Amino acid sequence: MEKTWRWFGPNDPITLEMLRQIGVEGIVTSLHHVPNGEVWTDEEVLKMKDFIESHGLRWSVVESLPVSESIKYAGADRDALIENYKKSLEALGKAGVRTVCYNFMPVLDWARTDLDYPNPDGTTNLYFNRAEFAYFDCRILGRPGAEADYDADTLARMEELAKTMTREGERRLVDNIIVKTQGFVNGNISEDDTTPVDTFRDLLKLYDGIDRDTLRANMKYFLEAIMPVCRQYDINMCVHPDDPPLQILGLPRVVTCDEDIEWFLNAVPDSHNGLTFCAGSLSAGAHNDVVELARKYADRTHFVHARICNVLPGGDFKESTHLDPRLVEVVRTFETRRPGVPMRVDHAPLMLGDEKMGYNAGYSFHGRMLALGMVSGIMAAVNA
Ligand code: DNO
Repeated sequence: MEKTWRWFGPNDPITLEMLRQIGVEGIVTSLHHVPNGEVWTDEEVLKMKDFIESHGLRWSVVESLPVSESIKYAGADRDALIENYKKSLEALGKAGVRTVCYNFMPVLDWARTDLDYPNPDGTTNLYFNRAEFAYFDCRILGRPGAEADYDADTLARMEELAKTMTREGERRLVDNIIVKTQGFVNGNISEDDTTPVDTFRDLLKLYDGIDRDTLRANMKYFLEAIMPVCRQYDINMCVHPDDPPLQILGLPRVVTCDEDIEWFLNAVPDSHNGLTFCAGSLSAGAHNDVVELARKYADRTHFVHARICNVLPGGDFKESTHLDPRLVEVVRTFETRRPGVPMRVDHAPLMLGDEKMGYNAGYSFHGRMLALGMVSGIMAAVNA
């Protein structure tokens, strides 16, 4: 696999010079300064590409070219937004950037309740606490009927939590779930939003009456519309699985399991319609056998996210080590069957001073460097 790294552009404190020193071969980035839905011009794409190449690296993957909400819920301006998307793809295609990661998750991109969960060794990790998430949903958001989406055990844990929850604790939950994890991935809510919960409620309303089948139909509509441009420029689209791969907040989700993946690959049977194999997202659902899925979908995978989660009793989940035996098998599968496919690590721990640097959640330097070293070691062993 090609060793890539998610880099957040010229303002990222982790510089391209640093990345060259640690064995990174390709860059994964986006035009983060272009607002969601606007066209990526030839000029802006080339500027980014030249900047990366002037550092002896290549722009391997776009993550993400965001799909506007209106495309997902089929709003009045969806065709206009799809036209913009096609123009952006064209600019990328002309520049020779041919792997594009996106997601089709309504409203919320990825979800975690805790961004600094302490590990016994002194490092910290991302963590998803199901009872805290239920508290956010039922008590902070106050979504009508939310309780019905949680089992008795989770609701009991939520009640326990409510006894000691403080204003500050609530603020932290909101910040973690809908602000800190979203803005930097070109999501809906930015750090400057002073009323994020209200904004979030309005966003949820956009999906009133939209069920899984409608969202699937909208995804198919989008993919069919962009495939001609992808074929013309040989661009591989690769959808990121839903993170976590579960139904949440009453929103429909369409990339959560084997059946979903099979559905969207068959719905638009073109090799340019592919998957980002995020082993971490898929493994956060106890229903997924991530090793099995890697073997089944290797041929339609155009980008790999190397990380893995442990699902704990009660449905909490936590990032595991990059040396987890399941990840070893996933790496072996792609390294043998898709040798050149771009791969990046993510969601590694904060360690050795990372915590003071203000990095985007999940995107530490030392933690990711160690993880990349581990995955590189697995690759070398597979090839030995
Ligand atoms: C989180 C990331 C996601 C991913 C998008 C792709 O760390 O894996 O935000 O970039 O879902 O569109």
